[in-house]
Amino acid sequence: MAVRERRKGLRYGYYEGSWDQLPAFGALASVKEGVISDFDFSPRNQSEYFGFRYDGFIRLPETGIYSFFTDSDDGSQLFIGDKLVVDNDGLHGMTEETGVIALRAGFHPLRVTFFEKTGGDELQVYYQGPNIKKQTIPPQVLFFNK
Ligand SMILES: [Ca+2]
Repeated sequence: MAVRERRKGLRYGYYEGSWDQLPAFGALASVKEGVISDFDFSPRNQSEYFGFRYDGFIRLPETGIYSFFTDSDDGSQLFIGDKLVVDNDGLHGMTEETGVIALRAGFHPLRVTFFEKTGGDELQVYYQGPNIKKQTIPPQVLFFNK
């Protein structure tokens, strides 16, 4: 297997549409794609009716039990590999959901999805683990394959 170079950041896809829950972004054509340092909306073209899919890797310093959290308006989900860890889907104001997963030290595939219909829009993503107090996932631990 070829060794791929990992760089800081995440790949994102930006989407537009009117949804009441997270769409299957993989089945949609993105409006734009690129690399971003963390989970923000700066590539968006409009303030309503949009969605993002962020893909990359998170680097964890220790093996142990980790909690992940999303706090979002409207819906969001967080996956580690194929496992849905945080399900915060649906139309709502700022709402926090959490999930727990046992992980080894090292790199793990991370995906966060988000959509906004109307009104307020925000996404915060947190983690907590061995010797890591609950905090925003910092850009320093987010990577993508070049
Ligand atoms: Ca909203």
